[in-house]
Amino acid sequence: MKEKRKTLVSIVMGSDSDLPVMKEAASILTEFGVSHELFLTSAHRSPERTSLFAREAAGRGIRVIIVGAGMAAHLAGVIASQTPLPVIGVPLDSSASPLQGFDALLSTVQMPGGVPVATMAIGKAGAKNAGLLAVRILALDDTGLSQELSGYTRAMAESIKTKHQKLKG
Ligand code: RP5
Repeated sequence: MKEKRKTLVSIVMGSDSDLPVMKEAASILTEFGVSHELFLTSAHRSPERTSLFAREAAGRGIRVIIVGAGMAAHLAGVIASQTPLPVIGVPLDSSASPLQGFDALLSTVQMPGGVPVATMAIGKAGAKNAGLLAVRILALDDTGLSQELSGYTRAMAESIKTKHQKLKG
């Protein structure tokens, strides 16, 4: 029988309109072979669903939660307040907002003492780094993953050298 790998990372989004950006986190996790799920819920539009998700995540075996939201982005903080798991927040530049993600950045990063949210950059770079931070956390007790991470970092450094050579012509 085929063994089903446990889902370790949950990628939560406030709206399906967040998916094009949050896919960046998912593709990093796929690259490293980390099993993950996508979960749609909103701090404001579906508060009970959000609360239930946050309270049950650790018991389901989830180790890290990545949360992307735009506008008054309270989703990461609300989830962090109801779980002991590390929560990584990605502020999004929602097309519905005229503030280009600055609203979401402040809403995500300005948590009161006692409830940490590790806040990434706005948008795609933030989503990508959220995936990488989740991998770094999981690599703390996974030697194989830790070695893959070292390989990724080395390849990134190499690619800069290659680009430099191309620039010089
Ligand atoms: C936030 O409101 C979502 O995370 C999304 O970024 C933003 C706009 O949502 P939609 O109106 O596109 O559903 O809650």
